[in-house]
Amino acid sequence: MIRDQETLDALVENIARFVRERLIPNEDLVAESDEIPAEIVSAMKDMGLFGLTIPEAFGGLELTMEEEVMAMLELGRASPAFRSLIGTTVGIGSQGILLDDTEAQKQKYLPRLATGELIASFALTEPEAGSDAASLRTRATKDGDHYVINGTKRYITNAPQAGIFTLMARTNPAENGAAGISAFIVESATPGIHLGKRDKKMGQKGAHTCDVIFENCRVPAANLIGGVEGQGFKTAMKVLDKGRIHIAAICVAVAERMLADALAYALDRRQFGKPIAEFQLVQAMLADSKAETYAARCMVLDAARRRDDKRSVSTEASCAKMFASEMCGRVADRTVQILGGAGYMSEYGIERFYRDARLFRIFEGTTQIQQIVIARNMIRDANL
Ligand code: COS
Repeated sequence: MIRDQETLDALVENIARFVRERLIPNEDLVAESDEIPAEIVSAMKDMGLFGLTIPEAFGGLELTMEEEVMAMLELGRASPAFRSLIGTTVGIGSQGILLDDTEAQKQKYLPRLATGELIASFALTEPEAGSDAASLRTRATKDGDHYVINGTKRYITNAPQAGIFTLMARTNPAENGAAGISAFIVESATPGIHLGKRDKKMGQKGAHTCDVIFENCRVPAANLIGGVEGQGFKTAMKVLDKGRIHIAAICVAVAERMLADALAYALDRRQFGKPIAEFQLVQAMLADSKAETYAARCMVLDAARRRDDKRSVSTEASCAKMFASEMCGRVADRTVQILGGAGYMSEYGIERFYRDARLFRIFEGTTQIQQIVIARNMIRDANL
């Protein structure tokens, strides 16, 4: 749903200009230094990018899902690390509060998330609980008006910068599965939280992940999301449904960027006396990539509109995330191929995107998990 086309157009144009003038020129620096320059972080705050999805009542822009994906289709045209910096705060780190938490907790946290003063991070994955998220072992034991948290979370995006974690932990040890899990807001300054070393990753330099270790960390009972135990897994799944549409939009944007770069190269690069874009075997790679990015773009927009219509989007979010991330991988591969030797050299940037894009098929649910979600939903609906 687009509430006001003119306002959205202005926002999208503003982001597009920012991407062109500030982000793309800094991509190499971010890749080399593994840091996003402070002035870019503060420009992102000034533009309201941390508050894109936070309700206006709490100081955000309150974008609908369709508006959010339109914004991401622009922001995602620069290195994914820039998007990642705001990604957990506009997405998986904050949405648990928005979807399921109490008014008091919303008042407490959302305004500072909207300004970027507080970065939110999503702590679900553990050393022994990745795709099988319901098997998580982190414990939250009630002790008076607090919960005591013990456990380790792994590969937590933006953990080094986080002000709060949306943490999934087991409150009922007698219940091994999803029903024993609760969600909490945990402030990163709480005693008993230790961060591991920054992970060394294949790509997405500038986006940081690490372990987060909780040792007898005391969290006020008021920070149990929604005030009810046993609802945390469902909160996480709802958050991921939305997150998967967001990531699918980023996959489309990255694919469109790589394709634009490959087309420019193919028009410029001459072999056998003419631009390589005139060779049909190169054209086939361009055309397949164009058709697939267009298909993924349509899926993302459709899934976003369905969510705005308050329809269930578990299936469509997984379809969009699966197709768009796999598509992005194929486009990355073809664009490296179109650039040939130059595609393998870091100065042309495509090999960096090739490595960055590999994560899309893994995080927020692997392709195989999306397949499980889609097929299970089909079977459930057939049995209704
Ligand atoms: N929205 C709301 N509720 C949902 C839901 C959704 N999208 N998906 C599942 N649930 C509910 C189910 O209805 C079920 O509730 P009831 O017991 O009341 O019926 C409960 O949650 C448990 O669901 P389910 O039985 O499907 O859980 P499973 O353990 O079988 O696994 C998968 C579910 C595999 C889909 C889940 O573990 C998953 O998504 N794994 C990937 C995790 C992931 O994406 N990690 C990335 C970390 S963030 S980078």
